[in-house]
Amino acid sequence: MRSQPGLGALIVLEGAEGVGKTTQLRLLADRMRLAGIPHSRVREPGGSPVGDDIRRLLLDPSMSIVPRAEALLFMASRAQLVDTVIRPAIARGEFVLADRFFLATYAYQIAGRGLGAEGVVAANDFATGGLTPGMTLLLDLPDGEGLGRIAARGEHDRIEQSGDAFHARVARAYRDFAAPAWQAAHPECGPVALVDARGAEDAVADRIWGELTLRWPQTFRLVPESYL
Ligand code: Z5A
Repeated sequence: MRSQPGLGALIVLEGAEGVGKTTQLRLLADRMRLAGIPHSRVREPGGSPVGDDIRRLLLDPSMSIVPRAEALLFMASRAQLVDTVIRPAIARGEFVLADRFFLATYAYQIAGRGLGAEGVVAANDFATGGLTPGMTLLLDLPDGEGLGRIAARGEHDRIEQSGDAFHARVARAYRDFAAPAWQAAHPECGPVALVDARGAEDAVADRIWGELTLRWPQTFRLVPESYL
């Protein structure tokens, strides 16, 4: 797998809890490896030693964190990740596959917690230095199905414990992000493709690959033979 400077971009998987982002990130990385496409994987919050410590703080159910502090902690983790991992990887010509990015802040901190968009967008711009995803794949499931998938986990982190009304606002926000009018008004989020996350894992992975082929036809046309 050879990197080509100029080829790389940030690809983000997004969606409400339990829609299958982590599963699909793994399947996509497998397929890209078989197709010889250079890539690396990160998750938010986290993905760097500093970010992993911030993640522990953010998800710890015993912590009481006010919404602005919560948003700024996500931004601190993102700034560290962008500068130390994502930008260097893109400069090497890799596709960086991210489990969540700024769209999650829109869903959880702006729609969910009710923070003003203007301040959060400015903070994100400061954190990322203006880095925008080349594409976000927004996994979509009918209401409640994702939470049903993760219900069996037993333990719930601080954000998962935020209540039904909070999660309903988050789910509604994710639906809005797929609308062309929303995307046109929010260029800082980059292009967003809605992906039906129902059905078998491989069927969802095929839909994701299809979207990437539309976005980068030269790179993603090489479907790994084992998937034909
Ligand atoms: N957050 C925020 O508030 N603001 C921000 O700016 C950012 C994040 C960046 C991170 O938690 C939390 O931070 C998250 C948003 C917030 N909070 N919440 N709540 P995380 O990283 O620990 O968790 P998550 O991002 O919410 O992901 P998740 O709950 O682990 O779900 P997932 O990654 O989308 O799904 P999964 O782990 O791949 O799959 C879930 C289960 O479904 C699992 O048992 C799979 O085997 C199963 N699965 C997967 N695909 C299928 C299909 N196709 N059929 C059936 N079952 C399936």
